[in-house]
Amino acid sequence: MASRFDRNEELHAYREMLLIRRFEEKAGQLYGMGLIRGFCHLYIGQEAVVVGMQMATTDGDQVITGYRDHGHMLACGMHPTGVMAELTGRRGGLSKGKGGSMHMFSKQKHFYGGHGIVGAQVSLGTGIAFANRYRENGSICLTYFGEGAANQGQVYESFNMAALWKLPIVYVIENNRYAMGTEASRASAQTDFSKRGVSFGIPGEPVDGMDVRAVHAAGKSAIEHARSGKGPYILEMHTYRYRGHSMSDPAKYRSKDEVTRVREEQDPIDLVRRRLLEDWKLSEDELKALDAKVREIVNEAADFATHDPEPDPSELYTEILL
Ligand SMILES: Cc1ncc(C[n+]2csc(CCOP(=O)(O)OP(=O)(O)O)c2C)c(N)n1
Ligand SMILES: [Mg+2]
Repeated sequence: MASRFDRNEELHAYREMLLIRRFEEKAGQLYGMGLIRGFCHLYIGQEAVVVGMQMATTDGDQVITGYRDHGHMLACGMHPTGVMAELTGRRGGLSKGKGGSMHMFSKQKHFYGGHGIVGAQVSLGTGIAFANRYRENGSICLTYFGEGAANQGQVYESFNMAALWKLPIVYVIENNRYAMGTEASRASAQTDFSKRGVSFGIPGEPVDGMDVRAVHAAGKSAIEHARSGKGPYILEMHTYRYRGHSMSDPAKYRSKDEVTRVREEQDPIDLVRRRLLEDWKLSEDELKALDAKVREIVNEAADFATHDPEPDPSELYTEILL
């Protein structure tokens, strides 16, 4: 069930998804050149989830997720240059080049990380929702996690409290079919993740996470449910990651054909591109101009992120809790 987008919404969704795709492709290149080090988890393929959900929020709603977080930050409006420079460990990065991929936050944009411990963000997000309730600020917290993380114990402790106290939270399970190299059915007794809240009375539904309009429609009603005081809601997004789990991934757990098939038949950006051309009668030239603009933003971010100096050694001793 996909809500109809007007022309501007369709264009907005397209631009946002394309920005994430191009940003992630560039991050992959910089990683290959040795300019980004450590872990780096790309979001390519999953763009419709975060973009559709973000379009369903209102200002003040918070976002928290795991390590596959670059797309979430961009969708929250954090500047691509600040994110990229953080990935390369430069002074102008969002955490002054001292944090990297999994340590970026923005109070202003209501983004609370980027957590490396699988499932940890679920308890933290539930805490944010508790604070919303306590402060009566009308905000809801979008808490994203993977289908692998859905098997962690703290997820269910959080579900219990969220349901008990009717917290304003939407749990978004990004089911991209794999947890590192393990296919969901090999590790999960219940693979219908939308049902994971049943014993707590938390409603849930599966969503076509490759269609930004379907995500948006489901997101709108789940958010309304949570904001109106009815408590938590679970959305299971059926999505797919095109790249490896992180940058070094032997990819023995799936065939190249499978990846190619999803890319060709279900790509979330191609879908919206077709709608723009066919339903909204945009010309190829208009789309090319938009693509060029997105590339320019990403190139500027990469340029800054490769030329900005590294943090001064004295920074080693700042922002440290003793
Ligand atoms: C508590 C904990 N256990 C194990 C790991 C190692 N690990 C990192 S990502 C990951 C898989 C998580 O898969 P999923 O939740 O499906 O998210 P995806 O990577 O598919 O986005 C694992 C096991 C970890 N970081 N933290
Ligand atoms: Mg997964």
